[in-house]
Amino acid sequence: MFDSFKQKYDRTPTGQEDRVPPGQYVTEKFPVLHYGSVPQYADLDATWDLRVWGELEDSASLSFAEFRALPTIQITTDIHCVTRWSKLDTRWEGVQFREFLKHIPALKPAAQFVIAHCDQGFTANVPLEVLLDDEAMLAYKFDGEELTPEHGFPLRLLTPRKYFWKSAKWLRGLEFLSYDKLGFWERYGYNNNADPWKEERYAE
Ligand SMILES: Nc1nc2c(c(=O)[nH]1)N[C@H]1C(S)=C(S)[C@@H](COP(=O)(O)O)O[C@H]1N2
Ligand SMILES: [Mo]
Repeated sequence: MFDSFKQKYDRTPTGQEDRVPPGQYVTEKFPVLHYGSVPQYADLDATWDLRVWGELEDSASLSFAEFRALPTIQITTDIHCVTRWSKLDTRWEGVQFREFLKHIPALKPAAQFVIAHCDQGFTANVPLEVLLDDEAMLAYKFDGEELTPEHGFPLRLLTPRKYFWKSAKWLRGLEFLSYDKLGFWERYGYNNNADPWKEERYAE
């Protein structure tokens, strides 16, 4: 029984068990998971922007060129999907969320939570404190290449400390709130805290 389980899935590399949260298996693949269809973008300069609003001194909108001019970081991190696959040592490039905050109107003191708004209506809620992590970023490259359309081109959120559903693809807006408000999967019964190390998969 255990052998057939091992054949069905990739194996966790020996010595890396402590990097794999409970109930997860390691895969070398990069599965694609989302609700709805993959958005197509014809002319990013003309049709794409990234909006910020809510508990900020002002709302703002960055064009594609403005966003891509921001300073970038590269990180290597592990991602954990609630459907039980984990992928180790994934390489990402983009704008660290903390850095991004320096380039938009100042946060009001009341700002505590962020909703990621995506094309196609998807949303994900994340506490601001989680986005202040070293690894939280607005990512546009994976493994040295532009994100592919199915993995979120041209921009996705990346919050490696949480299950991967909070890493919202096709990001178009960030709303800052003083209170928490459930996102798409959180309303469908996923656990709002979503910590893979505590195996917080589903709401109680
Ligand atoms: N816009 C959007 N982002 C999304 C989703 C979605 O349905 N729409 N699904 C989430 C879920 S459930 C997962 S597991 C990851 C999957 O990312 P991947 O397809 O790059 O592996 O994207 C997340 N981001
Ligand atoms: Mo997911």
